[in-house]
Amino acid sequence: FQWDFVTEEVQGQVQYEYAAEFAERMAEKSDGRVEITVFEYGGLGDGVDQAEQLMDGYTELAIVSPGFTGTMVEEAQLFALHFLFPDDIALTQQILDESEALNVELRAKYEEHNMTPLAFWTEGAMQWTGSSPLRTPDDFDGFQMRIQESPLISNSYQAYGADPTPLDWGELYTSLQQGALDGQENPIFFIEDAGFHEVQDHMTVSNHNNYVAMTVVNTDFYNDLPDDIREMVDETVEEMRSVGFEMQDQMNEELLTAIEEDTENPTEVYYLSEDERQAFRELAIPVRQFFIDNYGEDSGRILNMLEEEIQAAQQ
Ligand code: 6CS
Repeated sequence: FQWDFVTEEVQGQVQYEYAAEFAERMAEKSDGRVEITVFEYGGLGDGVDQAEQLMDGYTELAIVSPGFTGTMVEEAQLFALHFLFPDDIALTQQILDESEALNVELRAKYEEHNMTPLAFWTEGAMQWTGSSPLRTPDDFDGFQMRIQESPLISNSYQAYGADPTPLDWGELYTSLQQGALDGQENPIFFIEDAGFHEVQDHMTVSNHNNYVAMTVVNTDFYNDLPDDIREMVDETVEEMRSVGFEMQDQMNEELLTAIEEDTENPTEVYYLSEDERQAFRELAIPVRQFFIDNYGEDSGRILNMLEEEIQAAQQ
């Protein structure tokens, strides 16, 4: 078996390292019968193109960010809702692992598009960077915010008064450097590794959302696998839950220090207080109803189910 595993990141970053480890484990388990080639981001188009290639069966496996499938699976835009998951990242991962709303209901929505998400996992809490400080919703007034191509991400930033622009991350460094855009959101490891802190003077530790990635297979490909091989895939997905969690945890911690200690490219790191976060939360909550009213026939059902699961997990 020869499969392609496409990621949205480059070597050294979480998605790529996850896929490389996945490939190694599959080769080992199958005594070399399964050979997986891992692709860095860049060669196969942007995030949306990559999701479409998987859907059409040109590739077998991929790490997909729901932000790039917003127009295909409207319900999956729920990941664009701010302050939805708990601040405790390990608890968030537990919810992602166990949620029926995601692993049964949302998975079925993806399968209508021939994509099967086998796991939802966090790449870390997201933070803001900006050419100006971002501490209150007023700071977002007219702010040119780079976003991934999901309409609900746009609505989430419009709720703060920002002016969001979808852009592929490959073009983001230059856009920030040239001042065409004012800021962006990402987990810390990605901000550092992509060098965004080099061209941004401010970073706000806002923890306003979690970056969720999905391990996805083409549905026909997966269903047609011999049982023993499919079981190896499932087993590897299970093993990778804790491995992936550790990878992001370590990289986010190490690279926060790297940003704070980079004297060549100083970035002011500001930690939002709970009161300051509350001002954003109040503007973010109504976006949930907007999502239910505007995106996908099952969005209300799936979001309500997930919110109940989150509440139960927090008790
Ligand atoms: O901001 C982005 O578009 C990129 N961020 C991460 C954490 N992974 C890949 C994604 O394309």
